[in-house]
Amino acid sequence: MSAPIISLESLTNTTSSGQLLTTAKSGGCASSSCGSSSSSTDTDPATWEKIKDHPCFSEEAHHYFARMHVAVAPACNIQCNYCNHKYDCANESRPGVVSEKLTPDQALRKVIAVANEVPQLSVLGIAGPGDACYDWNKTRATFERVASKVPDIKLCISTNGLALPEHVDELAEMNISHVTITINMVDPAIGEKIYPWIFYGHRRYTGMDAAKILHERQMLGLEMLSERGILTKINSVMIPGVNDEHLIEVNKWVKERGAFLHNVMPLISDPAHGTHFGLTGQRGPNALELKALQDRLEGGAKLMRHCRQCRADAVGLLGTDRGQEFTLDQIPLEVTYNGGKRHAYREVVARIRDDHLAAKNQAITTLGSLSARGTLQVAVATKGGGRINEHFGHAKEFQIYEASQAGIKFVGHRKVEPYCHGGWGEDANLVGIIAALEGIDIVLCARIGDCPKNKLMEAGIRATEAFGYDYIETAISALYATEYGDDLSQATA
Ligand code: CLF
Ligand code: SF4
Repeated sequence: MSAPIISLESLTNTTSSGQLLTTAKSGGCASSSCGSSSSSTDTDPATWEKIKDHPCFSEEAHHYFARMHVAVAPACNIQCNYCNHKYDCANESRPGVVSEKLTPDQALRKVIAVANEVPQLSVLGIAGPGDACYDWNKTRATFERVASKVPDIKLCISTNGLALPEHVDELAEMNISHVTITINMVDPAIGEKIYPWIFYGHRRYTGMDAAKILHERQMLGLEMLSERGILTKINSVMIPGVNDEHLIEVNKWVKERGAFLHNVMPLISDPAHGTHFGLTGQRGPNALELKALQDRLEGGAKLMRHCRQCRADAVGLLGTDRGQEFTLDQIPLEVTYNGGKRHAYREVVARIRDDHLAAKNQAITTLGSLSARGTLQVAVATKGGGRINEHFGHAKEFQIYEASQAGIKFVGHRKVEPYCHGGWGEDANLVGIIAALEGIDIVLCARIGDCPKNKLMEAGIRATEAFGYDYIETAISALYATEYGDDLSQATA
């Protein structure tokens, strides 16, 4: 039986009565029938239950589920050389201004409004714009309010770790299930190049003393969380020439202390942001340098490669930001929680997830049975749902996959300015897109015009809409088989 193709729109759109539309398009999906386990194949069932709807802790979940941040914690107890406190916390966000800082009561209103309207919402995170553990009273008050009014949302926190140990027990009592610590070094000599000062125990420390205290508190906090069974993710900012090689050591340390994930993010450095690194010309890594380091870290702590370095007030699927739809002036003073859309959406996702997993497994089987050798770098335009369902001209980012006989691996994303503006192609943006797609063999998208397709081809990058609305892995395995001259039907027979 051929499985139906369900676009993200059909997953997420609702009728005026609040019913989810699940109308399926018929088409060329090669996925087989359902029936396999809904658990991830490489995660134990208890852990999978914790991560299966967290878009940051599970790459698979980020195709379906969304997070929101509330900017309730502006105060910070350290200075990072990549941060200007006028901007978002670079631990969890790109350096753009937070639209509005919120009180805990305002944050609750916003969470209810978003939960009522965004069916994909599964996680509330507090990621600054300062430090959520240092600005603890506001963080705790926000979590308490949300837990009492929207009990079916996961709670998540991000911190620099300095004030973490004193709050670990409260985090556990409040059922905060996921914690991120930004750890950029385990050697204070490197730390002093990243942190000019910290504020700890009513005192300001600088240089090696500051870095040593920060390091010890980060390790202690991580160990305490692991002892309590709270899932931890370590964020590290990759700063070329400062800590890039050193992150291999960081990866070992955090793995030994029970970290679930390690997320290596590129330094964002721009003089316009007014940061020390921006003003002194410290560059960030390019996409290939980041990938090369991530590849070297394979085999250590499990890697996250799908981080979007979101704002401290981001709303929506990773890679999109619907925050401007939910500013306080658009939210009624009295708003009552109604989880109808989210619950209906979850039922739909549960149904199609097995189908997606079966398609992935089939794709992996296909690749494994080929005699071909070689690697294919594929850029995918997607709006979510695990499908190739975005037009080339509308894409704000491309998800990058690496296919080889060993399987299909998500290896990152590349942000771009969309080619299409008001129905017209923007040549200047196409130049930027081609540069961003350096090293890519082929682009998969739902639609593409002849002009951008030809320009890409001139740059040595092929593009096709032939797999539009297919599952990503299904398309890539068919493509790989074609590329390397194997007959797909024979290979999978
Ligand atoms: Fe927010 Fe962070 Fe929780 Fe996610 S973000 S507090 S773990 S809910 Fe996610 Fe955004 Fe990357 Fe952070 S993509 S910056 S990893
Ligand atoms: Fe900025 Fe966050 Fe570092 Fe504080 S912890 S200085 S807010 S990046």
